[in-house]
Amino acid sequence: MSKLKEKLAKKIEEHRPRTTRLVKEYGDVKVCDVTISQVIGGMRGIKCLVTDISYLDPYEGIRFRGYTIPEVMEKLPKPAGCEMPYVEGHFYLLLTGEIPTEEEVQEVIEEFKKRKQVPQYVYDLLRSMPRDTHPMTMFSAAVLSMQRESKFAKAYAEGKMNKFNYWEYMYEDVMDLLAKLPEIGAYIYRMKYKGDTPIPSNPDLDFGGDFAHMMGIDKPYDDVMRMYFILHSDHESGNVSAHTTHLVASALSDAYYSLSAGLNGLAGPLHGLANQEVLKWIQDLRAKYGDKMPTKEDLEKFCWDTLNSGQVIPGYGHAVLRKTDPRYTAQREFALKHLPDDELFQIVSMLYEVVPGVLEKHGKAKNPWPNVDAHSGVIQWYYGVREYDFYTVLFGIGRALGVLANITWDRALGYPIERPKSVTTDMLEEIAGIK
Ligand code: NMX
Ligand code: MLT
Repeated sequence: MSKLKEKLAKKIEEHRPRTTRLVKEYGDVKVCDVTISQVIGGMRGIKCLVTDISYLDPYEGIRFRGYTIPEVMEKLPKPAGCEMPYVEGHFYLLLTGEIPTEEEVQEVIEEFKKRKQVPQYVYDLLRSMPRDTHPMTMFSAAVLSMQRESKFAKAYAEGKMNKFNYWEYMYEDVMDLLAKLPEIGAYIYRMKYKGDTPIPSNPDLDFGGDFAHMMGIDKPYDDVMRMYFILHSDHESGNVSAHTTHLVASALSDAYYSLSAGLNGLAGPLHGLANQEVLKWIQDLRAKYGDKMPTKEDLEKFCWDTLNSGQVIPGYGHAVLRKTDPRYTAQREFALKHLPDDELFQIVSMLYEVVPGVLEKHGKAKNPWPNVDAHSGVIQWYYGVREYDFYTVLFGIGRALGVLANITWDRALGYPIERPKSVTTDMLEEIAGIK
């Protein structure tokens, strides 16, 4: 058994009595009330999920296992000469709650190396799809196609498992799957946009470094991607991709079925696809003003045109956050250091000064501040990844770290099948006292 799995087993044994006690002794204690507007309005704010992997405070933003983004970036071990930490170390943190040592990170790197070979039929499948298929469809289909590899599904079918060791098979699937995602993502990119010239993996590189290598992009793109995967990894449980992955896994569907479903949710324009929408929107803006750098007044007018045509301003607003997303700030700091004079970055910075005021005047969005997607495309664009319909795949590789850590713990703590209750409109009218 790997040291990571051993550590996880110990953590799970320690944690199980806490969950059991809460349910057995305090199961009737009320957590929150539910209003009609919450029932109709996407369950916003209802506290009905549990995860210890990350927590989202509306004003502070995300903490991964209790650590803020700057703390994670500072405390996790980094490859020699690099600015950003190993993605493998972040995954260790998400799974165990502990900052790993250099040696513990190396062990995860070795584990991924053993598992990273992508089956040939995945490439065959990708190659059989029309080239204009959206890369998220390709990515999700590739994940789903590997379901036949699931150790969990096999052991379940053979009747080998009991509830207490479900997690061990889930863990094996999660490690197998995660190890392959960088190669699948980079393959889609090079096949679709770079004249079908895939670059083989370099087994000596870490998760972020190998991804940059397979994309064919020089340093510091490896650090960009380490930062990017870490920032996008988790955003507590209620966002569409995490919640979908959890929901599907709750039926004891394996990691392949569950992640593929979560990725399909991430592909929606109000969720992860917003990063491609932001770039498209900025390109429309630039097309409108030609070579001339738009002024703040131009930007303001463009925002109003967007709103008046009934569209949302992509990259702004959030269901939980009520301040600038710290993931936006982290990327902004990186851009200030590495690409301060880039024209696109300057437009994004000007939008930061303009959009919140416009949205406040517009009076609808509860949060006028930028989210993670308002910034991510600009950095990709700068380093040469200009095919913006690919951006959500990058988000998806990062998000896999969080949602897969979550479903490992779901199995460890024996969370049941998710099945909330619905009511009819007649019933709501009765509850409201109008019927
Ligand atoms: N531009 C214009 N209108 C907005 C925006 C925005 N950026 N954000 C919210 N609104 C509107 C929203 O459409 C709704 O209008 P209506 O009453 O007509 O239905 C109203 O403001 C109230 O919405 P909120 O309660 O503030 O937001 P909600 O929690 O429903 O949705 C988002 C959250 C993120 C879906 C929403 O802010 C949005 O559509 N933002 C733009 C898309 C985006 O950036 N998504 C990425 C989110 C992060 N991610 O990666 O997943
Ligand atoms: C996310 O990272 O999942 C998004 O910010 C959306 C959310 O948290 O609802």
